[in-house]
Amino acid sequence: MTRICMSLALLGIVLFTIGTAGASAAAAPAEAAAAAPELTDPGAPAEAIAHWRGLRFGMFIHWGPVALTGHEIGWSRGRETPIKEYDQLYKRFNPTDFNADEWVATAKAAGMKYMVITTKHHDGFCLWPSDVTDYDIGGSPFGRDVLKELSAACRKGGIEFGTYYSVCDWHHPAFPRGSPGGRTKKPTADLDAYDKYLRAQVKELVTRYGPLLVLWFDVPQVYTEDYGIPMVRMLRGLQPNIIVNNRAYAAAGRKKGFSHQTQVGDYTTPEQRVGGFDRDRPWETCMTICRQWAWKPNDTLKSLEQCIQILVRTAGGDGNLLLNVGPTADGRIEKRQIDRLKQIGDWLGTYGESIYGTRGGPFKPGPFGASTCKANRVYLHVLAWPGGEVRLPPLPRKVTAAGVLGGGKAEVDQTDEGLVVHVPESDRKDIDTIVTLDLDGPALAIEPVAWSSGSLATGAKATASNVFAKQAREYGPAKAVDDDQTTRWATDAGTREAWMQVDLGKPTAIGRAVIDEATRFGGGRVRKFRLEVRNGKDWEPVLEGTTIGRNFEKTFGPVTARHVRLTILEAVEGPTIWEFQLFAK
Ligand code: H79
Repeated sequence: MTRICMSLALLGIVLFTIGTAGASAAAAPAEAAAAAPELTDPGAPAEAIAHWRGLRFGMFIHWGPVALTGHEIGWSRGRETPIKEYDQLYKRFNPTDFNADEWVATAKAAGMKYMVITTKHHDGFCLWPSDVTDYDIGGSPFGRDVLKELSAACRKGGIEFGTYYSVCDWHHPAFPRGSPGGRTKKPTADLDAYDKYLRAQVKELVTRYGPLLVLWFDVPQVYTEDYGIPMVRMLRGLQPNIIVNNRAYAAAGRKKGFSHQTQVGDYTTPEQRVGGFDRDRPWETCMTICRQWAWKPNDTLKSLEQCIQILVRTAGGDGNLLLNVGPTADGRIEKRQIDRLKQIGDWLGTYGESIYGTRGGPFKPGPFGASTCKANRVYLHVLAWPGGEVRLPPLPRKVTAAGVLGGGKAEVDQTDEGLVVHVPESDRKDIDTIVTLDLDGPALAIEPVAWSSGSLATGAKATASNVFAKQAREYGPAKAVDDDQTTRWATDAGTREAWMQVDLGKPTAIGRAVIDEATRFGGGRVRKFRLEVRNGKDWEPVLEGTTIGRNFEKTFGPVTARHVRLTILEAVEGPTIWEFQLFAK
């Protein structure tokens, strides 16, 4: 297996501290670091992180006695399920169909290279027989050591094994916060005692089931870095090449404890969304294949197209994807989920070279799709063909050959203005057409370039009738004209009418609009809208419509105008717009 040996890992630490990229340095200020070295986290060796990054795609598993209820793990304690009842579920937890080899086979069939399982979620239940609590699998009728069986099956099957461990524990009397949702305070709070408990448990995880690929911590709440950094250092002492995410402790100076973007630990963890392009700081998106983390009957399953798009946009942003399944109380992964995972694996079987071991870029993700690269080759993942072609900014390297992965013809026009890529419709693939661009030099050396829509409204001065919570910097109308598909103009909850307008600077001929409305689970909020241009004091409509949705596109006029307004006349909830674009034709 590809695991690096101990001495190499130690060498990695030395190399790291004398100056590799700041990827894993803890956020402690320099003076504090000098005064109290135990308060800095040296981070994982660069080789270990590079190895983890190359795996690209892993399986997240959320499982426990909560599966008996079909409600959300941790969060439903004291909400959907009374605390007393929730805490007794484990006495009925008997997943006799659990077969570690089958789970590993499912992960392998999906093309996944690693697995991370909830060894203990916020509800405090432990999936392994821990020496320091009886609230564990040993106290269930099942009695088997799930982690032992799963870690052994992973090793046998060539899947790397990692453990999720929730720092907050709303069940343990010493952890200061309790259910529901970690909002209550416990009279028995004793963070020092809890720290001992946590340390004993993570030590069990590493020493019994390791070496672990990763320790995936979550929701530290009041567990601050004065506890967390020494704890992480202890882990790194036990296993020098272990990778630790950014949720092991509340970073200094953060009122709310942590955010998914917190720059501590080895990597950042955008949750339930694809992270933004970032090659400097390692990251991993965690996302559910349905909606709930834990098993829920008839939960809405993501389509194959959604799954592939998520994987491609993640790899294209230079991130990993940890896709979650929630097994049932019988110990099985639902058949429909296994089928979907197999479909993903079949796709990867054909196109895996464009994902595994690649880096994101050089084109940052855009509406066309995303790009990955390896050696002298760029994999252009085309997920949409607006206008029948892909227009990209210029590359400082010559494209010497182009093709379509899996067969097909690609035509590339390369000029100083950029690249135009054509693939005949008959050669395009259902979900993702992967155009290979072979360059006359290494692709990774190219400074990442942002895709540009060519919209006449890009960067224009924008104003709006309403901005969500008055947070103009995050949700202002400028976010709809910034060519960044991950930011949006949002309005307050309950807004039924709103407008945003752009000043194009000078009278400009326009004849086509593209409006990308944010939708949740498929539906938009707008029911009636108008596109208007200013003529003196009046606004004249050039386009009228009902719903907008994702990537609405329509030609009109053309007209010449300087001020253009999107007027939403009717919405079922506060409308929100990813992008508002105008073109001459
Ligand atoms: O384990 C999964 C989540 O339970 C955990 N992190 C992932 C990996 C997590 N803990 N806190 N959060 C995520 C952020 C809070 C999310 C919430 Fe909700 C949104 C809490 C209440 C609304 C999700 C939806 C949980 C309950 C309902």
